[in-house]
Amino acid sequence: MFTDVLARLGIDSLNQGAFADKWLDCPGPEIVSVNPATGQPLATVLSASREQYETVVQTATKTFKRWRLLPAPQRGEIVRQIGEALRAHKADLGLLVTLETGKILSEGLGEVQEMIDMCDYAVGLSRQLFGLTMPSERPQHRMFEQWQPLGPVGIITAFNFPVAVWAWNACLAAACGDTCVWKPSSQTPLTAVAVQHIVNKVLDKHDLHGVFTLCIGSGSVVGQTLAEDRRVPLISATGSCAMGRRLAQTVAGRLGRSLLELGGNNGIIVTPTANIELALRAVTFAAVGTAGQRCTSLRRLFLHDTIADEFLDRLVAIYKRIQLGNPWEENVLLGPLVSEKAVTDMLAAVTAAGHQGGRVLYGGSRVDRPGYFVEPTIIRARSEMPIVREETFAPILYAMTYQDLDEVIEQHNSVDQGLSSAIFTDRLTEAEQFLSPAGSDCGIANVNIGTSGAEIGGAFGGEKDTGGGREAGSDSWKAYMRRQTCTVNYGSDLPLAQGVSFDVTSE
Ligand code: UN1
Repeated sequence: MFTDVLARLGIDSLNQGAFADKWLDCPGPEIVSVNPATGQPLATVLSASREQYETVVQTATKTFKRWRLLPAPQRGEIVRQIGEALRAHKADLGLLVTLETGKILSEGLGEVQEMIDMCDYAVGLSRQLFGLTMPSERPQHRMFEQWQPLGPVGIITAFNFPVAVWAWNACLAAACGDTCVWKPSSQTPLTAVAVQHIVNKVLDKHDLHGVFTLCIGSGSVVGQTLAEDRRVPLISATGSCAMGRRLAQTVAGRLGRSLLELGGNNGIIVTPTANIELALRAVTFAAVGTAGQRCTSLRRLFLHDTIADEFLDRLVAIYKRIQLGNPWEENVLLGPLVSEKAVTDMLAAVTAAGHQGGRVLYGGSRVDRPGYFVEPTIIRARSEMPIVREETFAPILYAMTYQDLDEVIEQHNSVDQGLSSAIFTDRLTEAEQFLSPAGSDCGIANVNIGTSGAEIGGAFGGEKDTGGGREAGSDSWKAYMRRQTCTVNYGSDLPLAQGVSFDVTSE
């Protein structure tokens, strides 16, 4: 099934896992990519060893010397062509994302659209890598800053956004003059191989192989080697807080830079004046979309006491109508989790919630069919329950009640993660309190919009254990460049700053 789609994307039954300036022969072990809706294999990828890693990084390092000298708008033109190639392959690549991750087709296509949006954004950016000019205190001196390319950038991505997050990083890095070394999740190697094939169609035409490279392999081999590699000045990584903490320590140990987008434990507060219809729709998409496997997924719902019972009754009624099934089929809103382990983790969280005093209002079980399907789940809970403080990558929503806005904001902020947050209210004062310095402590704070589904134009990322990184829009590009402060003396005197005098003569 779907072999024609795989074939059009250049996927064979057995694929090499590394691309430097050509596909490299990899020794394995074999990674079998499984369709999580059926449990059946899609195709196999051979993982890279240190030897192919070395070839990839050497190629990215060598190509960087050339790529950084190409004027930024010309680099933007290459990214524009990649955007065109992605447009041509949107339907197939979107379907492959769905087949490999289990997210519904509309979201699979949305992810490819996010890549295309990133290409468009990076094209414009390639003419806007602005530096500032500042007045020098010294006569006949000019002071300014400029942004220089950084080097090969390591991009480590997670299974849940297997291609969009690569684009967040790779499009900016390339426009900024960096080359890219991509280590995708071993759970989604085929989408990475497909993207490399699409990108290669553009690179072939310009003899620019080595700008975008690929190295599929385990975290302990490829991930760890990247983290330790002094030739790679920036590692941008998406994944769990535990992974990020380990990686950041290794990268910091060599004084490299890391850009981290780690776990979230995102909350929505619904106040008594909220538009309930709007809130119900937003909560459902944020909690059930992508089967709760976004880092921005809604996990904690804080309902004002006066509306809680009615809200939960209506939410349960909506959950009952959510169509679960093969994610490529029309009208399906909930596909499978990504793996058997994800199902086990979800069921363990539901059991833990029960032991800690939670009450299942809806769902809580595995669905009896092939693949890794679970019911969307609502659990009546309390903030203090330890399981509520953990991120479980599954469609579990913990519903809590509150009376006082100050108190609930404090509860909302009491978890370790700080990615996305939202308030639903029609009162300006409540909305502004949520956005004030005493409000949400997250990298993303929304009003009357759910926690997930951010646009690429804003900087994406979060605080605390989420890792502090910012990707995609706004001035996130600065992470991919090095800032250089320059002072030019166009006079014939040598005045010193701060009025220091140091008179010497050469005679
Ligand atoms: C992620 O889950 O790692 O805001 C990224 C969103 C998406 C990105 C999620 N645009 O939900």
